[in-house]
Amino acid sequence: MVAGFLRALSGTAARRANRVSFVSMKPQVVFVLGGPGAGKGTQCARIVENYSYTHLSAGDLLRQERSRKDSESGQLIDTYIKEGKIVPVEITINLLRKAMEDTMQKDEDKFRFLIDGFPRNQDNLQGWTAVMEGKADVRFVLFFDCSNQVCIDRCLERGKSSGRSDDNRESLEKRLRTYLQSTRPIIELYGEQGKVRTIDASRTVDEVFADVRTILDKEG
Ligand code: UP5
Ligand code: MG
Repeated sequence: MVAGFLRALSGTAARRANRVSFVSMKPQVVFVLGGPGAGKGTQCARIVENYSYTHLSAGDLLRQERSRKDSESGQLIDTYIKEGKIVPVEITINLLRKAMEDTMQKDEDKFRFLIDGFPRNQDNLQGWTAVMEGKADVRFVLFFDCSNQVCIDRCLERGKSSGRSDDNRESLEKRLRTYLQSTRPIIELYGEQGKVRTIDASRTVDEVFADVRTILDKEG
């Protein structure tokens, strides 16, 4: 089934690749990865305040798509998120591609993107490569590293008011399992290419951001 899906993806993705069009500059991408609640979104917001990046959270784009009235994927996304499973890349890559194109069509100087929470597994990576290779540069991966316990504590605390359907103990266990089994290997893969910048995310927001600054100032 997986092989069948991948074959289908490569056909569809190849057709889509021809449709990807960016106005002028090639998008420069930083992938932002880390466990659930590691602080990806929080740090991306700080980066946007201080540097010329556009923040695209794959999770936020999926949640928006889930709540779009005419969405064909809304139900599927809802189930996958509650189960802590990773949505098929066909859906996610389209949302990311469109968000990048829209951003650059409005302002061609906005070609730097933080892609938060993606790629999370092999399927995501293959989808990205099929659609974006040669069309966008992945500069490096910002990896917010902290223990499972920190992830759990932060998400459960946020769950008191977030309204997120996956900020509960049951979903969180599944999200963590998925992260360890599927996402960590992707981070390791980028690590082998010398592309991972690891930050200890268990400290305060300001302390973490100080390290982010050092990295971004150096990377240019
Ligand atoms: N907080 C943040 N930093 C702190 C710090 N340094 N000290 C103390 N507290 C800190 O932060 C989480 C909470 O911690 C907040 O209350 C914050 O104030 C506090 P946040 O910045 O939101 O962390 P983040 O890492 O962004 O956590 P998030 O829950 O968003 O991570 P996930 O990776 O689990 O969620 P995401 O939205 O990316 O994905 C959700 C689901 O969507 C996935 O499980 C999956 O089902 C689906 N998905 C896909 O299928 N494909 C994708 O490509 C992306 C998502
Ligand atoms: Mg987030």
